[in-house]
Amino acid sequence: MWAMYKGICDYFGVATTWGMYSSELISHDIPTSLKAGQTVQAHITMRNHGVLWNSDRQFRLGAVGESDPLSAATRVQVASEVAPGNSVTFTLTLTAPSRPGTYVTDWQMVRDGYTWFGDVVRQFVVVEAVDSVPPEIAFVTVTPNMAAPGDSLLVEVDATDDRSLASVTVEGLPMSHVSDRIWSRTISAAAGLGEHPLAVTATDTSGNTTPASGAYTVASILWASSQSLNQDDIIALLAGQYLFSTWGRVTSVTVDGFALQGASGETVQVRAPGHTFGQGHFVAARGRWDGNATPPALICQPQHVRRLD
Ligand SMILES: [Ca+2]
Repeated sequence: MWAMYKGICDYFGVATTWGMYSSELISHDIPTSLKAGQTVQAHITMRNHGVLWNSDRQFRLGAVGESDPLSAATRVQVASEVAPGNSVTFTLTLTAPSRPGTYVTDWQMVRDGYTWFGDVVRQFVVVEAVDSVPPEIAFVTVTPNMAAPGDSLLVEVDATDDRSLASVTVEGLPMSHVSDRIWSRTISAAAGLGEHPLAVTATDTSGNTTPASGAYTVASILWASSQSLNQDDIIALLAGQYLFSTWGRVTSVTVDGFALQGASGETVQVRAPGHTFGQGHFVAARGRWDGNATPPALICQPQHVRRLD
C-alpha cells in the first residue's frame, strides 16, 4: 500500500507526507510521578504511516539509547501485524528506581538492523521517596471531659505528618480539619455511666497510621445548693464522680461567668464562657465542680446554663 501511495505522489509530483518508516504518537499514559520502587503498566499508542509492521521484520518499540531508567527491557514486541494507517498500543512495565529524583523515559519505533524512526515519546518522571514516617499526635482533648448521657462533646486532635495527613478519625468517624494542626468532631456522650475511651487514628497520604486515645466520663447529676457547693466536704469527695446542678439569682457578671445567689443567701461562682445573663436573672446551671479553682467554681458549657424566669 505504501508503494502505491508513493507511486501516486511521484506521478502527481508532490512529496509524500510520510516516509517508508513513519510512526505517529497517538497517546501515552506514562505517569509524571511515581513512588520509589513502584511498578506500573503504561501504554503507548503509535499509528503506522509507513510500511507494514510485524515482528518477523524486526519492528518494535525500543528504548531510546538502548537503555531506560524505568525498564530493564529495551524492546516491546509488535503483537500482531500493523497495517499502514492502523495503530498499535504497546504495554510497558515501568518500575521506579529506589533513589528519588527526576528521570527521563523515552521510547521510539525501531526496525532492528535498519533504523529508528518516527515520533519519540519522552516523559519526565519524578520519583518520590517512600514515606515511612507515621503521623504524630500531640494531644487528644474532649470538652467537656465529664458529661451527662447524650451531651455534646467536642473532640479535638492535634495531629501532624512529615508529608501530609489524609485523615483523622475518632471511633472510626471522620474528623474535620479545622486549622493547621487541629482536627475536630462533635460526638454524643454514651448512655452508660463511667469512663469511656475514644480511639483516635491519624493516617498519612502513604497509609501510615498512628493511634492515640482520649476519654470522657459519663456522670449522674446531683442537685446542690450554693451553700453546700461552697462548704460541704462531701462535695469535694464527689466532684470527680458527679456533675452538679444548682440555681439562684445572678448577682454579679464577668466575661467568663457570673455569681449565683441561692435561697440561703450564699453565692457560688459559675464559669460559663459565652453566657448572656445579666444581674437579677434567675438561672439554673449544671457542670463540673472545680474546688481547686480560685475562687472554686462550677464549670459549665454554655448550653447547660439556662434562665428559669
Ligand atoms: Ca508520613
